[in-house]
Amino acid sequence: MPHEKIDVIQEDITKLEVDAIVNAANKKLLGGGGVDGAIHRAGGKEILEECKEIGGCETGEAVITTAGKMPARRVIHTVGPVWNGGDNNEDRLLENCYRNSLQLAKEYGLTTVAFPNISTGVYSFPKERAARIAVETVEQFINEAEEPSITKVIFICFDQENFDLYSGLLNE
Ligand code: AR6
Repeated sequence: MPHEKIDVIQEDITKLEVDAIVNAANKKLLGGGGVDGAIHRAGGKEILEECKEIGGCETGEAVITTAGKMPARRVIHTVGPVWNGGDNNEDRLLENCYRNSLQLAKEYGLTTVAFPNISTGVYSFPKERAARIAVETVEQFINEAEEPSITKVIFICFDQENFDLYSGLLNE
């Protein structure tokens, strides 16, 4: 059954007018390719300055900055696991990315959050496995909240394969 608080769209995450967009960053937090590169380009150097100040982020953890020139209010930077065969805690670390990002959003009173498909690009996490983890973790977080804190989570699927996977999972 579709979840009333979860949407799936195919869009450039830098264009979204939400409280927080999540970045699939790396541990150094100094920018890179993929969605990380797009966010730093669109947001401007303010984000990089804040990231330098923070100094880095462990895999599965999340930190927050402003969103510079983008329409979103904040950027939550999380570091996904690099896929290394599947027996190196990758599933749990990816789950942590989604949960810790939502927890941080909640702490900052941010109620609408957009996620990219963390780890499924440069970090090579298998897309279907990642999509199941993302959907399950987000549903669990929303359903377990004592008082409703997050009102909308949007999965931003850049490629058609991810869009089809997420649409299928959310309509199960
Ligand atoms: N909006 C939404 N999604 C996007 C965008 C965009 N503008 N651009 C790419 N994607 P990746 P990772 C999708 O590689 O696998 C960076 O160099 C993309 O199609 O960005 O977690 C970092 O600095 C894919 O589905 O992130 C790290 O070093 C998804 O975003 C490393 O890559 C994630 O792909 C992180 O690798």
